[in-house]
Amino acid sequence: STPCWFTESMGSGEPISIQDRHKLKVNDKLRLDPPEFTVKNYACQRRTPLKHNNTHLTHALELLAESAAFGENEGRSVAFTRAASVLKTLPRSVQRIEELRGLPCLGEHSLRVIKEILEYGASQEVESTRQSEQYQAMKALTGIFGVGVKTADRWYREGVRRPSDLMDSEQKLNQAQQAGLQHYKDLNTCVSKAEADAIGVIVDQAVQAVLPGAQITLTGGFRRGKESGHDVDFLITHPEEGKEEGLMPKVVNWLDTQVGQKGQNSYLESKDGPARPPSNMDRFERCFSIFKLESQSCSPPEREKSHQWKAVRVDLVVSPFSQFAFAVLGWTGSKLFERDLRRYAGQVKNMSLNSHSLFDSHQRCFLRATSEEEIFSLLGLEYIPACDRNA
Ligand code: DCT
Ligand code: MG
Repeated sequence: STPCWFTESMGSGEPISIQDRHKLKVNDKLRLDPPEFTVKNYACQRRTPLKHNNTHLTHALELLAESAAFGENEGRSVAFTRAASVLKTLPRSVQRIEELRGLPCLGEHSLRVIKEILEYGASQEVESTRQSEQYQAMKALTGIFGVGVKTADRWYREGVRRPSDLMDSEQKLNQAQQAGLQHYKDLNTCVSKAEADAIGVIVDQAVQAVLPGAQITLTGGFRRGKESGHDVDFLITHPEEGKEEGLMPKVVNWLDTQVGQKGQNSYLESKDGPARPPSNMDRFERCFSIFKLESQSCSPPEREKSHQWKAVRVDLVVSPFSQFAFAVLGWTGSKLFERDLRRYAGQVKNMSLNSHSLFDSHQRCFLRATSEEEIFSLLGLEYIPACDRNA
């Protein structure tokens, strides 16, 4: 592999007098100059806007992160994701690799890729990964609703390359995967903010019908200001603690029967979605679904399609009111921002944060909060608004 002169120059050396500076090699000299940018270590300590100045670099690093995730190498995947995230916070586009000195989360491999792109316009590793049969097949197969990396990898090893290969194969598909295959094209078309809002109106109708006074909040990428996303995430709660219990099946049933039977625009087609790895999130009542959105609510390109509706992934979560602030914070994302919030809480504050609560291990008690601002403050963090959590 290419030796990385840049990381080698980043180690701290002995102090050198001004008079001796002329004897130094260029690389040694670099580390004496003040850093071009300062960036905090944890994503939850910095502002990451949606629009930034280094997309040509971050897309490349994120492709490598995705490819590592396909290979079930989470450590490597997170490392590339972190490197990309640091570049997203920079106030201007990077021109020279030297400008990155002193920045956290930029490992040797990421720096090598960045340097190559800055110098030659592209990275050989990124381009060959993008073109590889395995990457393309894994991307296509994990794009099926209900299919995770493990299943996609097994299929790949059995010769499956495209979703269409599954149509007439012996492979057993569960209900969610069958629906995923059936609506493959729709579900791999981005959901617009207008479509998310249209779905919000219908979900709110359902929620009000079964539990008046319940509140729904748009979370996920749309709450961070994204104009499109792969799904629509909603969090549902009720100001009277306990009223929310058993709400999910009622909402799903209302959408299924009321809206469906009247021949209106939507219903929840599939109640069993892809299983996510067991985590503290699963304690919430949650529903992954495929929502049928009537075409007049769709964005123009979808409206011209032959069928009259578009399938959209919708993720519903119900939270007790007392946990609502933690739930909003936990479901707003981004995934890296959430990961770093939890890591920061544990490593820096000796606290344990999830989408339900904050536990102070030192005082051995749960800390209450009724807003996101309060949670940041309990963690000793400057408040970062949702639009700046696009880490
Ligand atoms: N989440 C998380 N960790 C996960 C999965 C989800 O912290 N493993 C949280 C953070 C984001 C939120 O749930 C919604 O998840 P997604 O819909 O997958 O992410 P998104 O940011 O909304 O992305 P997109 O815009 O593509 O839907
Ligand atoms: Mg989402």
